[in-house]
Amino acid sequence: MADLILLGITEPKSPDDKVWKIPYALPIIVRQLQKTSHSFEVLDTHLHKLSFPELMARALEKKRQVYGISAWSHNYLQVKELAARIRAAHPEAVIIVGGILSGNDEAVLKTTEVDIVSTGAEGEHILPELLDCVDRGLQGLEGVDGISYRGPDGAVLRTKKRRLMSREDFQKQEFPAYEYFDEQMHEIAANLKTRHDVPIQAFPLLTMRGCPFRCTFCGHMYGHRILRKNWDLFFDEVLFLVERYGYTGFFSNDTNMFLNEKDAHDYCAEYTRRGATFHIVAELRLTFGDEALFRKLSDHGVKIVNYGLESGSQDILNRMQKGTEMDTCRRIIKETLDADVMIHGNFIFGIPGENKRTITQTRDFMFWLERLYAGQRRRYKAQGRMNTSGYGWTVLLLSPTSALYREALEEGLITDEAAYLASLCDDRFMQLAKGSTFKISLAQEAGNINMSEFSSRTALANYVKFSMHWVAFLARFLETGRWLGQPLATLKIGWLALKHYGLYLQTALSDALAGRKGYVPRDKRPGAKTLKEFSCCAK
Ligand code: B12
Ligand code: SF4
Repeated sequence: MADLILLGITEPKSPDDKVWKIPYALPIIVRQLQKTSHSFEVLDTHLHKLSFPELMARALEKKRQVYGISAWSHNYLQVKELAARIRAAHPEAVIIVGGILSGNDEAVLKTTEVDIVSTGAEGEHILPELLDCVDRGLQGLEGVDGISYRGPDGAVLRTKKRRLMSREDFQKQEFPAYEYFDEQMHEIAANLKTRHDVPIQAFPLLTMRGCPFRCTFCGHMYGHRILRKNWDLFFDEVLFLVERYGYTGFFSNDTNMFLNEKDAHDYCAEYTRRGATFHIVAELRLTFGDEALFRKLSDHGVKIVNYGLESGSQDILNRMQKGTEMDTCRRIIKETLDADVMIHGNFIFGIPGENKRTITQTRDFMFWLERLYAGQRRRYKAQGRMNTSGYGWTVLLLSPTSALYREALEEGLITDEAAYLASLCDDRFMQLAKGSTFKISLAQEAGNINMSEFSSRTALANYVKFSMHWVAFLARFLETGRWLGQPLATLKIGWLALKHYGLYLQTALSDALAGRKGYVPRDKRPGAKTLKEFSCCAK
């Protein structure tokens, strides 16, 4: 029987010392560990309100046979430090890492004290097999599919790719072990009830794995597969959460809650059949839906939809293989808002082909969106209802398994993966982004790789910040009360727009003097035009 401590560091301790979310890897893994004879304990920065140094100290208090760490890319330096401390304190311990950081297995194994990286998407099945190997004195690692480890001569060895669960097997998966985290789940429920600044007091929910689409900037461990529960099983889980913890709302982190119209109608039918009353934020793609469907969804609890807006430029949408058309996007967005459903969304800047022209198109689109949002806000205000329609933005953060990460390696933009990972790990990037209660500034500020046509990542970032402030400044004049009520805030936003434009000019000049140029690669889609052809004819 192996003795494991599972350490979660993906979600940091909340600055307000409260628990708000559950890192899903943990309850999913715990559910399977419970079926084994191995003993285990879980320690997590967010769930147990521990700073990273506190977590390290607690983890080292007692000698364990196995230390399992769950980590994302920007946790690389933490993993390195934690593994070094574990090795120094308990030299015999086996150190295993899983989570999306495993996309950089070679860098992790070559530059840290980690012994084994779990590279398969379903660590809940890999970890028990690894613990069995530990029981046998680490015999049989080569038979565990979906791992990398250091061989006796220090070389990185990879086992066979792990087969993913079948759709049928996924239907049979039990709920994540929510009850193991009962105390935290109840605390989240109590904390959510204090949020009177949000239209839905939403528990972050995840029931699905993977995504079938192929956006080039997006990396996750399932490749292009998707595993999702049938609606009756989905409702079993959600209604269990409602009953046990008293949640009234959910924020679905499932990458595409409905895949098509029929799927949405089936959801509504089940919602009615089960007598559900909860409200939910749903992530959707801008490829289907009309006003009638959104009204129906709203009547069935879907009060906010979260769209991957990404860009206002069709060229960029094509380049990122988003599979959406600007005309359709505009129609669906308008009909969503007409149906009184609120919209959240995100823009991503800096993918190959991004330049001033494409960002100007995105700015125009944002301003169009702002006009519609202003109209919806007025309608809500007249009815005394809270409205939070809006959008956020990020700059491309290269992430393993994504097509662009691979391209960056192939084109020599990333030559040292460990150094790249380290560049994401600054404490500054872990702070909440301005105006956000959930998003950290990582994907706005971190990284040093430029894949846009701007002369550098700094030039791109300054131009993006100018654009975002400029749109926000103009948007305030769409609603009289907004700029009149807050003239100083409005002026400050205008000033920030000017400041970042100035900074952009300054960076562009110094880049030009230093001979720095943007990234103008081949467009790698089959039959695609070169970028030169694009910019000459796309006026
Ligand atoms: C939900 C989600 C969020 C939610 C989390 C909400 C919550 N926890 O309640 C929110 C919105 C808060 C969020 C925020 C961010 N996210 Co996010 N998020 C996701 C998402 C959609 C799902 C993550 C998840 O829970 N997956 C399900 C679990 C079960 O999978 P898993 O974590 O991979 O764990 C499995 C295996 O990896 C393995 N495993 C995991 N740990 C361990 C440990 C051991 C020992 C072993 C053996 C195995 C193992 O087994 C697990 C079970 O199968 C992913 C995309 C995706 N589809 O995966 C992005 C993703 C993880 N997020 C990402 C990013 C960039 C962010 C942000 C930085 C965005 C921002 N600008 O703020 C922040 C970071 C927040 C933070 N941690 O500080 C990136 C990470 C990129 C990277 N390379 O690290 C992803 C991959 C999205 C993407 N494609 O770009 N996110
Ligand atoms: S961005 Fe969304 S739709 Fe595109 S691949 Fe990622 S999860 Fe899927």
